[in-house]
Formats: sequence, C-alpha cells, structure tokens
Amino acid sequence: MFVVLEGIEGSGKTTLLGGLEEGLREDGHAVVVTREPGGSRIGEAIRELFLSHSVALEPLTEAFLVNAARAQHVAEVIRPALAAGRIVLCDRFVDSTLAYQGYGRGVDLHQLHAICEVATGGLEPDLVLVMDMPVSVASARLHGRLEMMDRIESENDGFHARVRQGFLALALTPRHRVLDATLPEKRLLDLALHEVRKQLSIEIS
Ligand code: T5A
Repeated sequence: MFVVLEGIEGSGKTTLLGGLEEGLREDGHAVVVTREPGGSRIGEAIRELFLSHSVALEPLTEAFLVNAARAQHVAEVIRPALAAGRIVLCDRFVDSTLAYQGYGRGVDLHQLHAICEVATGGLEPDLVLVMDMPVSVASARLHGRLEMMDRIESENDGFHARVRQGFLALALTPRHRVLDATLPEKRLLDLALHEVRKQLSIEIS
C-alpha cells in the first residue's frame, strides 16, 4: 500500500511519519519511509539544488526538477517496495507539485498533471493524508529555525496560503483524508493510524 502525507511546511508531516512507521511496524508490517523531492541518490542531489538559496528557478524549472527526482524515486524505490509487499510511507508526492508549482506559483494545472503523469507512469497513492492548519500556526512552529529556512519556506505568507488552499482543493477525492494538524501529536497519530489500518483492511479483502 502506498500512503502519502501532504501539507504546508511545519504542519507536522515528518513527526507523524515517524509515529506511523513505528505503529505499523508494531502491527507486523514491513514499512519503507521515503520523501520527495529525494528518496534516491540523484533525488537527494536534486533536492539540495531545489531548496538552495543559491539558485533562482523559474516555476516550470521547479516542476521539471521535482519530477526528474520523482521519476527516479518511483522507479528505484517506490515501485520495487510495493512489488515486495511493503507499505510505502512517502513525505509529499504529486499533490505537492500541484499545490506549490500550480496553486502557489501559477503554473498551468493541466500541464503539471501531464508532467507528473509522465514521471509517475500513472502510479497513484492508495491514501493521502493531508495535514491542514493555518499558515500562521505553521510559521510559528518553524519560527525557531528562521536562519535555516530553505528557498521555498522563505516565501511569503500569501504564497503559503495559496498552497494550503491548493491542498484542500485537491483533497476532494475518496483517497484523501484531511486531518486537523493543530491537534496534539498523539491524537493525530491515532487518527492517522486508524485511517491507514482501515485502508489496509480494504486492500487485503
Ligand atoms: N516541494 C516539494 C515543491 O515545491 N514541489 C514538490 O513537488 C515537492 C515534492 C520540501 C519542500 O519542497 C517543496 C515543498 C517544501 O517546501 P520538506 O522538508 O519536505 O521540503 O517539507 P517541509 O514541509 O518543509 O518539512 P518540515 O520538516 O519543515 O515540516 P513538517 O515535516 O511538516 O513538520 P515537522 O514534523 O518537522 O514539525 C514541525 C515542528 O512542529 C512540531 C515539531 O516538533 C516541529 O518542531 N510539531 C508539532 N507541534 C505541536 N503539535 C503537533 N501535532 C506537532 N507536530 C509537529
């Protein structure tokens, strides 16, 4: 099963992924945790470039870069793990491109869908957990690491608000679940584990 976590920066995806991984391993599942951009050697190199302040990137260049990383990630990590019967937990996937480069930067959504489709070969997640929270709350959480803000995190609140609205607009499908990311960590983990276990029972039956 392929599970993706999405949401704006600071919404708690990485924290939740750690808890999900532990809970699912305790259930006896083999789990692979990975992320985008990244996940493979070339993907991590692209990530470094993508997040660096040292380069100015056109929105379409951003879209092609994350999708170059994604093509390698899908072929080298995600598809083999799924074929081996593992649960793949992925920090961000296609919705991030649609939300950041589409809703955030203004790249045409039809073009983005087409680019992502080529990169994924049509692979779609079975479940997408969307961590939703106001931008102001997420920014306050990240405030302590102001000096370490990457190129995208450093964008203004208006950009992040468009990205948040993008994630919510994309979440209107049966495979998406929107979680209130302002909830305490333990409560969020319980809700997320419940959703993943429910989806697993559907996949198995
Ligand atoms: N990107 C990515 C694109 O533009 N296009 C794309 O196609 C893709 C794939 C990737 C960047 O690339 C962009 C989007 C991103 O800008 P990233 O590292 O994956 O960067 O994403 P970030 O969201 O920046 O990762 P962060 O680590 O900043 O945020 P998380 O993972 O959402 O949040 P987390 O877990 O690190 O938590 C943040 C803080 O909140 C606390 C944590 O302890 C931590 O201090 N916290 C909570 N506090 C209270 N209650 C809770 N429930 C909490 N959960 C966590």
